[in-house]
Amino acid sequence: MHVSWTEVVKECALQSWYCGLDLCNTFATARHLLAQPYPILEVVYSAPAHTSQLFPNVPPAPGMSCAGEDRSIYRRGARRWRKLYRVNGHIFQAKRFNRRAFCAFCQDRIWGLGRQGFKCIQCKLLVHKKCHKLVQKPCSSEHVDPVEIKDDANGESTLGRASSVRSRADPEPPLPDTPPAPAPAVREDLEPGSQRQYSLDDFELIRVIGRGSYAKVLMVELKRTKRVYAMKVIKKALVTDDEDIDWVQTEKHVFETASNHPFLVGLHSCFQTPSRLFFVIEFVRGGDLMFHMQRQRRLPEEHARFYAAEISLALHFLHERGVIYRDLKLDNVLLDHEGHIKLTDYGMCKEGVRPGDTTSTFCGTPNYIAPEILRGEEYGFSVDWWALGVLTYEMLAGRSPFDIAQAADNPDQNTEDYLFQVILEKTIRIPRSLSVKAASVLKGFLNKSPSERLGCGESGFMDIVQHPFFKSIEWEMLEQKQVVPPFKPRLEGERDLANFPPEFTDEPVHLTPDNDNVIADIDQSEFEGFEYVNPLLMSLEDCV
Ligand code: C58
Repeated sequence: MHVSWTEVVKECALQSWYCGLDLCNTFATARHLLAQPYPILEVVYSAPAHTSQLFPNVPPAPGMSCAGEDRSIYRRGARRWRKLYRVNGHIFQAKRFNRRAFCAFCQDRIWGLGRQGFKCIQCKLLVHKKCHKLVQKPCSSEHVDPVEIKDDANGESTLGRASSVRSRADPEPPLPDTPPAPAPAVREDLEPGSQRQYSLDDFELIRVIGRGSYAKVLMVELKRTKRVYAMKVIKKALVTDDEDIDWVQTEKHVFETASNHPFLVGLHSCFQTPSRLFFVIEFVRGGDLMFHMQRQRRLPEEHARFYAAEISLALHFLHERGVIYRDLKLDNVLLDHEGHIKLTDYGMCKEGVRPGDTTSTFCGTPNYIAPEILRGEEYGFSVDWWALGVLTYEMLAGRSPFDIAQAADNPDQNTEDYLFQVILEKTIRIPRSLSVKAASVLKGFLNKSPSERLGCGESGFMDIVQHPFFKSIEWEMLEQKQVVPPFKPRLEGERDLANFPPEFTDEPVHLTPDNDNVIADIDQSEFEGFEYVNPLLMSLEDCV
């Protein structure tokens, strides 16, 4: 089954609405798609075209912009592409159902964990993965009565692991035989054992500190305790348009896992309004590595080694728990008040990956995407070690390994396509100023073949630990936060804004009022059970 040019272009055009992307860039991606008959990859999130240059100039004084510098090009969002399967007019997407679902082909229950079923993104037909090619009923997208779809969806009921909070505090009730009534948008009843739920009224919004393709991040204060938190806000309309709530669930699961590690941000609570989802995150005060790199130009090897080692421990922790992080970049490496790192943003994570398992979603931030993803191959944890190579190169060299000289002047070399071609083909040149050991670790991580890459062999993480570049690292001490960081962010008081990126200073902090028409299109039952309160952080708060 072949996808025609018009079909691919139409899908890309529809998707580009998300963030006002210029279509030229999307068309370039469409060209790739045409080479793949079945399944197709679809662009889901996109961002403007950019250069891959990190530090083009020397600013007049530390902290000031360089001549002609547009700071917005530095911070780029990650993207997620998805695979779609076309059969009989249906466009199926693999999905994990968190409610009871039945296959429209064989009528059996769609069981199991993981992406066990397919759902047509147009007519919402649900089928087993194994049955999707056999579906004879054509897609009825044009004549579908939306109420009918909703009824269908409500016929599915909550599976055991629908919400990690529920399964912990309160085992799932037995599955009813008849479809339950739609759940209220926001749960009013509290889980037994959980102290309380939070709402937007509990927080004062202080300012915008970050923005991605599908989320806005605010600095907020919990009024009751005056503690500061980061709050990630996601519009439900973006999630439901994607027809895939998996990544919201995944983000929550990863947050729960991460709460136990010193180098990963933890979750305080989750709540929702009719239009939005909120993740309240522990606040990390020292800014991110992108911000510090913009002031330092490049880091002394000792500093880069320390950050790379702490990041390695964080990645290894996630990998051991079956999670591929998939979005390592300077913006996502935060520094705490002492100078230890913490990774943030689990929105791109892939969970449930066992050693040797692979996945194939095309996603990440262009400059950090591993060659195996670009080649459309199945991949595993290797993509995180590649990204660590790119990031370590940036710290040591002060520029991206894929920085193309004069690219900014030549429009042909300023496209994402060109960047991808460079990642796939160009031999990476390591500045002669770097030490032999640094050059060796970079070559190790930036090996285009995942099977030969540092960290990806039989002995995996041990190869990193034993690499000569990391010889001076005492790994156990490091993981206990017993090693003094090489740099302490300058902070005066809890709310010091000195380390925050200046891009967002003028941005209004309020959230736009809910639009009834938008809310009417949201199936609130998709978000049932999203509310969460971290019991550990709560008891901390009670101590105050
Ligand atoms: C920082 N790059 S999740 C701003 N952006 C973010 N900061 C934090 N989490 C996230 N303590 C982001 C973004 C996410 C997804 C969309 C893109 C932006 C965060 C979490 C916890 C602080 C920040 C830069 C920064 C760091 C620290 C303070 C202010 C700004």
